[in-house]
Amino acid sequence: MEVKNQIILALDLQNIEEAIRVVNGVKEYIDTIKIGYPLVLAEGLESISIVKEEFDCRVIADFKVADIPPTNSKIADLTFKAGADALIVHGFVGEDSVKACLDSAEKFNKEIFLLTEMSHPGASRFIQNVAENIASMGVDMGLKNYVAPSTKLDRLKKIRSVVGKDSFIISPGVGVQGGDPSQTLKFADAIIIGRSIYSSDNPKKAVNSIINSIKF
Ligand code: NUP
Repeated sequence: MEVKNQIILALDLQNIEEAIRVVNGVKEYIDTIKIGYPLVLAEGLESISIVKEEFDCRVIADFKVADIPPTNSKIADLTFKAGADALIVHGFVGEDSVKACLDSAEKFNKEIFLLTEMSHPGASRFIQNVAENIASMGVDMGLKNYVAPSTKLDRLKKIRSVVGKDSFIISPGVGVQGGDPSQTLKFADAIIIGRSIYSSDNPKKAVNSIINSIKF
């Protein structure tokens, strides 16, 4: 797989000009950008189309959608209408809530990613206990895209074993949170990296050194 498809930039800046500057510095290495609440709440939902106009990339909206099905439908419809190519959806809310997002994605010919388990330390108390169950629900629903943590490789490995080798796992937590790019890519298809890139004085150099550190 091309390196370009293996690094997803988490663009958690709160200023669109700064975000565009970072994107311009790294676009030769990246073809997918994850946009979440920090940028959208600061600069509006149109941040998605602004980034896509600046650079022909895929945008994953990280809204971790976790509501009742009718509300999830509205959130998903609005996100896809705004131009997102994919939407991250929490699995712990259950099949009907996830299905509402999936139906919306199918209507717009877009995709969802099912969030199985999270990368931060506090996730061990609750979501970790049900993560394999969430992944298995995704498999039963026919989902192919998952999010699982790079900070807990044993957990990432376990989730890979549940979703199978043909599923696509993207993995956050690389860099500042402690996850290692090469180790993570043993089990995940792509790594999500935010601060290690956008907080660097030289984002282009930062991506370059991450790429050079990846042992294939
Ligand atoms: O479990 C998760 N952990 C996580 O860090 C699920 C996520 N979606 N994220 C997101 O990945 C987080 O919100 C941020 O956008 C990105 C990681 O950023 P950084 O730690 O590389 O700066």
